[in-house]
Amino acid sequence: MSKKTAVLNIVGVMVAGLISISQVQAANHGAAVNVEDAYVRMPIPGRTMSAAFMKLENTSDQKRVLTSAKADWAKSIEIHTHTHENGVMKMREISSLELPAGKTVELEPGGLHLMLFGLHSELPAKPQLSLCYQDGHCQQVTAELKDMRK
Ligand SMILES: [Cu+2]
Repeated sequence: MSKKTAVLNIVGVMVAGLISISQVQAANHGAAVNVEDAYVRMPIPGRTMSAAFMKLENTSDQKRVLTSAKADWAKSIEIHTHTHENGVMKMREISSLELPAGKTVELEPGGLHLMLFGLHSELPAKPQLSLCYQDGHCQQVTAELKDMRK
C-alpha cells in the first residue's frame, strides 16, 4: 500500500466516524424523551430477575410510544404494569407504553416498571439500557444499580 493510499484510508475512517456520531445525535434528538432517576434494583442474591424504574419526560409536542427495551446484561426486558384483581396485586406485561406529549410518565415500585429477566450475575455499577420507540428510534440510558435493602 502506498503512503498516499494509507492516508486516504485514514481520512475515510474518520469521515465514517463523524457520520455515525451525527446519526446517533439525530436519533437522540428524534426521541425527545428526557430520562431521569433511572435505576436498576439489585436482584436478591441468587435471583436472575429484577426491575428497572425511571421517569420518562416527553418534551416533544407529539406522543411517543415505548415499545421495547434491551440491555446486554439481561436476557430479556418486558414492560410491566400492576393491576389490582379482587384485592390481589398482579403484574401484567403490556406491549407498549404511551408517553403523552409534554407529560412525564413514572416507572416506580408498585406501578409501571421494566421487568428484567436472565440477569448476569455481575451487573455493571452503571447499567446501560436501550429504550426503543414505535418510530424505530432507540435511546441509550445510563441507570444506577441500587441495593434496596440498604
Ligand atoms: Cu414485573
